Amino acid sequence: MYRNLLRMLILVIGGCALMAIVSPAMAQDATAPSFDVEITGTYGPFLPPDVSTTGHQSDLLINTLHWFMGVLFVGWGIFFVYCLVKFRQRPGHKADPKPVKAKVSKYAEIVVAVFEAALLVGLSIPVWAEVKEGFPTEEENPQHVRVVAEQFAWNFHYPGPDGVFGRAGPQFIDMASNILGIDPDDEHGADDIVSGELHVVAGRPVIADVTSKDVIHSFSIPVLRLKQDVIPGMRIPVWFNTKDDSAGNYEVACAQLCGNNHYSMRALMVIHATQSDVDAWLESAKPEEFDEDEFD
Ligand SMILES: [Cu+2]
Repeated sequence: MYRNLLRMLILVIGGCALMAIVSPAMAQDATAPSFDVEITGTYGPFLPPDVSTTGHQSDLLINTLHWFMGVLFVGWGIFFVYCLVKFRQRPGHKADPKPVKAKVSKYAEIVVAVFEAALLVGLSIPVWAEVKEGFPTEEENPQHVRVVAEQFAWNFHYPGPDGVFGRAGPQFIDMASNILGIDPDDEHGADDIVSGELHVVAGRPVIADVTSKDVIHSFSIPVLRLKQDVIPGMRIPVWFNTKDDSAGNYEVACAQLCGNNHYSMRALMVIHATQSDVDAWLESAKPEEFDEDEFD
C-alpha cells in the first residue's frame, strides 16, 4: 500500500519537475521569424509585461484564480491522501467505498461556490464590460486602424493624412500591388498606408477593426492582454489604450491555429513616445505618388 502511494507521489512530483524544466526551454526554442529590432520587456514562463491601461484587471483575475485553484488543489489533494490512508483495507478493516456524509465538506463546497460567484459578479463581468464595451468616444481622439489578417501575416491599414479609409473590397485585391483591395477609384484610398507594422502612441486610445481575408485567426497582443478572434466576412472592433510610459517594441501574435505556418504569424507593434514620432513613421510609410496613368 505505502509502496504504491510512494510510486504515485514520485510520478506526480517527477512529472511536474520535468514540465517546469522543459516548458520554458521549449518556449525559448521556438523558431518564429525574429524582428530587426529588440523586443521590449522579457517573455518567460510567467505573464509578459503589461503596458495597457486595463490589463491589470485581467491579471488580477488570472492571479486570483490561479492562487484559488492552487489552494483547492493542495486542500483536496491532502484530503484525497488522507482518505486513501484512513479507509484502506488492512487486517481487521475492510475497505469501505460508501460516501462519507460530513458537514465540513458541505461547508467547504458552499464557501467555494460563494467565492466563485463573487469572482464572476465582482471581477469578471465588470472587467469584461469595460474591455469589450467601454470604447473611447471621438472626443478622446482615438487612433483608428484596420487590421486585416491573412495566412500568415498581419496587415495594418491606416487612413492617411485625410483621415478617411479608402473603400476596400476583395474584387480589387492584387497580391503584388494592392494586398488589401483598396478601390483605386476612391480618392480617400490614394493616401492610405498599408504596413505590416502597428504604430501607435503611448496614452492615446486605439480602435482597431479586425477582419480576415481567409481563415479564422486571433488578433493577440499579449502585453495589452488583448485577444480577439478574427472572422472572415466580419469586421469586429476592439479597443485598447497604452500606459504613458510604455514606449517600446512589442509583439502582435496570432492566437488561433490557422494553418501550417501559424507559428510565424507575428508582427511588430511600436508604441511611440509622441504623436510626432508616429506621424514621422506614417510619412515614411506613405505610398508613392498616386499615378493616374497606371489605372488608364
Ligand atoms: Cu493566424
